[in-house]
Amino acid sequence: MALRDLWGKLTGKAPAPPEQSGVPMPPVEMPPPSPEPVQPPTPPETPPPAPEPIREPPPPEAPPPSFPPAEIPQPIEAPPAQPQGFFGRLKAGLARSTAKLTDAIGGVFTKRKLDDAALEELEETLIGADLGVSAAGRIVEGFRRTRFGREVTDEEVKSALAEEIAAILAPVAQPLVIARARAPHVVLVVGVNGTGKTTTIAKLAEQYRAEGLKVWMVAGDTFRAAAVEQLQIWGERTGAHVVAPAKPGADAAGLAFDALRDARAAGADVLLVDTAGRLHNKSALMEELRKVVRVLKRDDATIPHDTLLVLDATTGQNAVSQVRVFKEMVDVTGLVVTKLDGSAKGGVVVALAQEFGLPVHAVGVGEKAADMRPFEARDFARSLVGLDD
Ligand SMILES: Nc1nc2c(ncn2[C@@H]2O[C@H](COP(=O)(O)OP(=O)(O)O)[C@@H](O)[C@H]2O)c(=O)[nH]1
Ligand SMILES: [Mg+2]
Repeated sequence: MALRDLWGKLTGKAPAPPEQSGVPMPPVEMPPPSPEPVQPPTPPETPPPAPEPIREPPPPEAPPPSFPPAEIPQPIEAPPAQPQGFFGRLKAGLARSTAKLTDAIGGVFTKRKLDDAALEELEETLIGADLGVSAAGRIVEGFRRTRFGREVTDEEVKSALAEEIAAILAPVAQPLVIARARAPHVVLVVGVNGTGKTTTIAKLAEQYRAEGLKVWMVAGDTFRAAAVEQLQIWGERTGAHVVAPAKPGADAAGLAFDALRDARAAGADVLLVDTAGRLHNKSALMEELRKVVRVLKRDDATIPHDTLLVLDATTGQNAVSQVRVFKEMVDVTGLVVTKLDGSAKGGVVVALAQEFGLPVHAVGVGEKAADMRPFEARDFARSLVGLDD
């Protein structure tokens, strides 16, 4: 890895054995065979392109609390265990990405002339921190234009870097706006299993309920009984109404269609549709998601009003491949990036913004319903490079 080499060079220590380069896609990892009933293969509407290497996110490093996460009662005087506020939480989560960047910047740029070699090292550092080749190139070009040949300190580099990164992120930092007049505004939520779809739906429900909206949710991941139950528990916690299938394996499209009619009749403002994410059977998943969309459009061609792709930040560059794959399946209109509180490879958000320009509506910073925040370009950029607010 470039960063390790760089670190070795700077500290005089032998470089660690190369792990894997940050640039190429991770190898394909086949998920374990699924116990799901075999579905008859349905020909996709377009010929599937060459398979992309996609893997489902790794299990969390620490075992997750319980399923779904139990609210742990806190003694009244207990000191807060986690940094308070969005910025603190995000910063703690981004610590790994931040450490990578700041160590390298500190080593390379302390009172150093910003010449070709320094810029090349900066570019490698950014790629190693998951920002992607394209964004790294763009940032370095910005440095070359404005600061080439100057002697710079690491603090100057950090704040300039934060500005360049914020410029890439600002256009995509867009909240998800619910139009009440649509009653219901339909949001389809898609993504690979384990990325945080169901939890994100709960978080959205919590937010919209707090804004006084009437929220309905559809348990469209119908094959997994646990997934349906998980959404039902979130419904109880957030006060949102849950539409669940009568039996496991029920047709997700039919369920969503009925839920839409009922939600409209009940005067719901928002309908959040959960979906399956079994990417190891890509053509079956594509068919299922497209059918949900097609059937909803029979009611109203503008539905779904939003299609959110949920990405797990800890998967790093794999998130980029996931966007490509899901864009083939459905018309993705925006992203939610989860698990930025964990050992996140937060730099990938910059790669996503640069490559796709899709709105990043919100970020997940924990497992509770309250752990979602709007995406703020400047805050994110500054915490990524290790600057205080
Ligand atoms: N730390 C952390 N965990 C999360 C976040 N979002 C989801 N999770 C956890 O990730 C796991 C998978 O989430 P789930 O919503 O079931 O994913 P789905 O399969 O896409 O529906 C669960 O253990 C969640 O509690 C987040 O923002 N931060
Ligand atoms: Mg789920």
